[in-house]
Amino acid sequence: MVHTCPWEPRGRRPTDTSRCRPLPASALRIGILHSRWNAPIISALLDGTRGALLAAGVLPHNIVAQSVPGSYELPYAAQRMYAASQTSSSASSLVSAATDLLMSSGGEAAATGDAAQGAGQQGPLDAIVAIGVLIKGSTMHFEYICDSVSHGLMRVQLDTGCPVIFGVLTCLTEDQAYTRAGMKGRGGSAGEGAGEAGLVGKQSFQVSDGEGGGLGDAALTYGERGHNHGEDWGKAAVEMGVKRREWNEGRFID
Ligand code: RBF
Repeated sequence: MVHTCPWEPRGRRPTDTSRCRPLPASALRIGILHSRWNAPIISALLDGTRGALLAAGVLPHNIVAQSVPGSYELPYAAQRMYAASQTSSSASSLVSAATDLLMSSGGEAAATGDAAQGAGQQGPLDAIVAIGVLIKGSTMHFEYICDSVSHGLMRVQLDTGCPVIFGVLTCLTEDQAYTRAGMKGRGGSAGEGAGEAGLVGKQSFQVSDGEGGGLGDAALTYGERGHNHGEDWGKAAVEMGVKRREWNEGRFID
């Protein structure tokens, strides 16, 4: 572990090590955006993302999720979601400032203050995960949408400074999407390479109920189901959210 604290002279051990510890994930506020096309696959990816965020220590009430019709809408939604989080944080600062004033003048404002606290972390989102599943059809839509969405999401993160995690699967077939959502072998399809994995005939996969876990038939092992990339996106959101905050404060901790 390399700890580089800008306020300590080169070569000297930090005197206050707590200032050099990485920010805990419990301090983060993460946005999840997802499209509604290919819903069962989206549902598995969402579970993977949410599971990874919670496992890293992000608090449930600090995860804000919104849906949009299709992947094409993701860049616009990411940009507006981030803007809204900035507005709500300044609105909540106004509420707490007003609360402080009322409290100091003897008013009964404690309940308002508690409500603001209970609403979760205040402040702009630390990272946004944009989740979509694009599957190539017979027209040029796939190419146009993939291109716009990837460029659009990149633009949003560079324009806003809020990391946007690219959680968009761009697949040539539905089977490729199942494999990348950890659902290989689901439905009427044996999935990529299912023959080698001995999966043919074991296709009673169930879609998650949205509560996390329970992604499929217990007969299938983790490796046989493919890999749920949502888990990687959740971890990436935590890492980038923490780094963004640290970098904003001129700290470089790894
Ligand atoms: N949205 C997706 O998220 N995944 C898709 O695979 C997908 N395929 C589409 C194919 C066609 C022919 C069209 C017209 C739209 C598709 N969309 C898909 C929806 C698109 O992202 C967007 O929501 C709509 O075009 C409305 O702006």
